[in-house]
Amino acid sequence: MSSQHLASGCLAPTLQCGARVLDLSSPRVMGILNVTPDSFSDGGALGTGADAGSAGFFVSVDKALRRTERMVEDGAAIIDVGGESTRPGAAGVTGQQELDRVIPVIEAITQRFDVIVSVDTSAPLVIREAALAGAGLINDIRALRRDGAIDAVAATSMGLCLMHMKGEPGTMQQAPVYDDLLAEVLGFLQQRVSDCERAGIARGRICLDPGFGFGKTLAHNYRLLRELPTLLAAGLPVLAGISRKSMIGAVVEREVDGRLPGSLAAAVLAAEHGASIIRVHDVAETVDALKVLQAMQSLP
Ligand code: 8Y4
Repeated sequence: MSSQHLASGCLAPTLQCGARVLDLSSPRVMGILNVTPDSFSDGGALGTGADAGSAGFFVSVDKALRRTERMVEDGAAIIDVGGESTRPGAAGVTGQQELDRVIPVIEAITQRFDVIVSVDTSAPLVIREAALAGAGLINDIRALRRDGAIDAVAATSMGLCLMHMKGEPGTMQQAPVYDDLLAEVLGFLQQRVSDCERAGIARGRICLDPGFGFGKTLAHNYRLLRELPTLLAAGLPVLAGISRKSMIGAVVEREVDGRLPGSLAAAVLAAEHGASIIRVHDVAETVDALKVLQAMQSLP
């Protein structure tokens, strides 16, 4: 983060994630681990298969562990486990299906690796079980708006990522309109922070995310990236999830497979604009790119 984006006079930034404290004095990488059968980007897709049964289930946990090992070796500070597809038109999963997919993976990872496990979920039941399984962070694209979700997080000591989304996954990209984009995104997130604080979640557990691609046009997404320092006004760490998204594809004119170079540029730009956590598919490449930024910012 460049000096003009550092809040003045504050302590080294951290994020409380259960028993751990994540050091955010330089940007950290969150690696994506999808445990949905239908992941479209192969962003960690594990392909559980319709007839996996109990034997197939162990196979998918094994694949998840191998992918996790690679991401941890490559320098990921957080592994983001997701069991619900947010792809437009994707079938909603029941709480039980989501539990069956994510809980064995969370347990397996926390038993073997010294890494913070994040869970991409909106379901109170999954939040509670994930905490028991050792997860350190809840990453909810719905910012805990489901009934009981705030209380489920408040009952734990887990960290929390509050993301802005306009609308719901199925329809959010149908011509989203904002009167004042930055004011709306920041205002929404600040309201969610105060609701969380009122429920007993300390500010030191919360990070914010503008929600790139969630109810935003291409211009909205790039304005949010350019104006990311405005979100820092809330005084909380910011997470940016841009990896391989259509805001990259639209400008480089490539399908998901060809979006790594564009995604690395976006990761560096987001970090340079103050993002503390970068959510990505390609951990090793992003860690290297961020080291170059870090060198520019810290070498004499
Ligand atoms: C290609 C690759 C095309 C990925 C689309 C996508 C975010 C998130 C997602 C985010 C936070 C995605 C769970 C969408 N995006 N969580 N989750 N922030 N906090 N799409 O931006 O990666 S899933």
